[in-house]
Amino acid sequence: MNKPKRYTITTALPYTNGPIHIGHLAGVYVPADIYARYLRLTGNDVILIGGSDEHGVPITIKAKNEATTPQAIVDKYHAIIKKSFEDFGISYDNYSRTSAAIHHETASQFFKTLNEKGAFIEETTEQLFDEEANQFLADRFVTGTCPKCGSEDAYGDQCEKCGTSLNAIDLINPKSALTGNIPTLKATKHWFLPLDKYEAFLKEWILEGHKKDWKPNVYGQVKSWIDDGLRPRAVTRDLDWGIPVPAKDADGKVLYVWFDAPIGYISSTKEWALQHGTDWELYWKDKDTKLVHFIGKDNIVFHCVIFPSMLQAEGSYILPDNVPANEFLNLEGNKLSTSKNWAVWLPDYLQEFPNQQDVLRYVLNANAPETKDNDFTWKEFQARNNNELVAIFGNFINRVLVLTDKYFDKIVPNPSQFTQVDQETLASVKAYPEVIASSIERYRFREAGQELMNLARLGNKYLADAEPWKLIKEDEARTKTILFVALQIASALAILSEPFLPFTSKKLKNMLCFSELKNAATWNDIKTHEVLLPTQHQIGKAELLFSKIEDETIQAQLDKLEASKKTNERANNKLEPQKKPITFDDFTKLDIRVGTITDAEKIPKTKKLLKLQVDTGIDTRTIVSGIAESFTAEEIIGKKVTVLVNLEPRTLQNVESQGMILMTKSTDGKLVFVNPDTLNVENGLPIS
Ligand code: B3M
Ligand code: ZN
Repeated sequence: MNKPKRYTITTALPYTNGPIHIGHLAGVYVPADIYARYLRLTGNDVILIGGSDEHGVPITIKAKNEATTPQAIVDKYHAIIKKSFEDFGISYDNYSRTSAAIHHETASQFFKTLNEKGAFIEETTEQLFDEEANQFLADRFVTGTCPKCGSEDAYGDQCEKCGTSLNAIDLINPKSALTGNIPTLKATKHWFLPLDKYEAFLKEWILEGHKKDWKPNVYGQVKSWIDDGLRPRAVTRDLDWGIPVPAKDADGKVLYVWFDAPIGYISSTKEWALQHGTDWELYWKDKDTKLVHFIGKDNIVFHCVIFPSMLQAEGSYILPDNVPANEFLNLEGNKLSTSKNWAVWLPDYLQEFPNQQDVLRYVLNANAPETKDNDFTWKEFQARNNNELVAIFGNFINRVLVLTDKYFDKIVPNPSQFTQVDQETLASVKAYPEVIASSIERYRFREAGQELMNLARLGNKYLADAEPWKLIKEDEARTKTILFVALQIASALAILSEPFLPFTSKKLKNMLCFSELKNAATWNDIKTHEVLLPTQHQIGKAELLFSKIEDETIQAQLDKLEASKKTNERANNKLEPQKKPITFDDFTKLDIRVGTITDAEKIPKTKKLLKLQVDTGIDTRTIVSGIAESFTAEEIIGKKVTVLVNLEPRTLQNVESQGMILMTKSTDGKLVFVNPDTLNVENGLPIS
């Protein structure tokens, strides 16, 4: 594409069933914001478009779990998400929501247009049904084994492990997420998008056309999906929450969330255009517009295959120029999980780290899962803040401003003769806009962020080598030159840091009093202008840009995660429902005694079994117990235990077991002996 006239940048619409967490930010929103801010700074016409994804089964499940309505859930989380994005500096031109009327109209019209073009197959097929819940089971209403990769947590519409988009009836061993029942099959009519008809188009557009410029992780997933063979996909659902299907015989049916949600990008653009008196079609239908979708890898198939096929079928839209999907971010070595509360939630971060948005932006970008899953650790968060933001970027800026204040009363000094080092340094600064731009244009935001930090390193080193604090006494002219050069580097940092560290950039521009400059330098000026901050310009007072993060602060976060782990374990050890009542007579049949383990050994070729010798007071007998994963044979010899002694003997791994040791599980899932403090009770005494 020649130089685009304008850019439409979209970000995945988060489900409004919970807050944003660091995985969303690293995968989608920080890179998108870096890209949009950079394009604006370099003089482009850009819209950054987002919004909340308010339909779909996740919302109805959340509403059910919280005994409220889907509308109440989306209202709550749309507001939380929208505000947290604003507070975190994600610079949307518009952040909308798919429950908005403009979206219902846009998505309905899109469906009608395709339906009138005969783009759908209307078919009555057998779909999974939960008799007890009286509900068809699609999407997250049903889980099962993925037919492609074998993952046992696949949903009815998608396997998040391998990204495959599924029809619920594809699942192996499907289970209703509503009741746990095995679904039956029931006939129902749906509208199908025959993706197989777009195979040639997709092969030509992506597999040929984007072989070189789409990220390998994206291209590879799309290729394998196309090579597996495309099949018709239902774009309607038997649900009561969503956009009603605008067609005959569609009572009780809504648009499939993944049909309506991507159209949310278009309706959000329309909403923005209405507010700005602009023609939205320029951003979605003009060939000179570059459309880029920022998403996580689990959304690739929807953005690279299904939505483009919809756009192609409608016929008047442009197609995405790139879909630079990121992989997943893990947290402290474990998968981020909303349901397990294993996450760093953006609202919590904003509260617990006030005015430190840029620290998280910097760290998430420095560790972004651009080509493979990556891990966020609080220790690394602390290290990057203390060793890079504080010790390099912040330290350089603070020295320059403090020394200019101390020696020259905050006035940018007149330089005298530049040394070769001065000239080389100033020449290096001029190269950074292009170096950083080149990385950003190729969606390599980690690399771009490190180039910015390299510029700060350059400044830090220049100042440390020049040591103006030693020269000031005998060579004021030289000191003036050094600080003049250092102030040019600081100005370049103020400009080039904005995509990555917008809050810091603003603070730094204020400290340098950019607003007092008639023509403050911009991104493109750095390469061409000899001077970014003119002599005699008055700068402001130095303030610390970053502060050291102490171990206690990090430990508090780690403790918080530990606590949620424990809560999870307790939750996972969901108590079995009480068994059916028994009579007292039934109970008196049990003969439970205190015993002592006198010997123990592992049963060969088994993971769990120990062969115990137990002194029951009546006799010493062999009992086989499945405790080898929780205890070694050695550590339990001499232990008092509670024994059911009149259990019928059973043979396990050719060993006859005459009784049972009573066990239970601790909160961290470890087996423990049911062992009230019975140290002073003789073996053999019955427990009643
Ligand atoms: N709501 C995000 C997700 O899969 C999904 C994105 C829609 S983008 C149109 O979590
Ligand atoms: Zn799979």
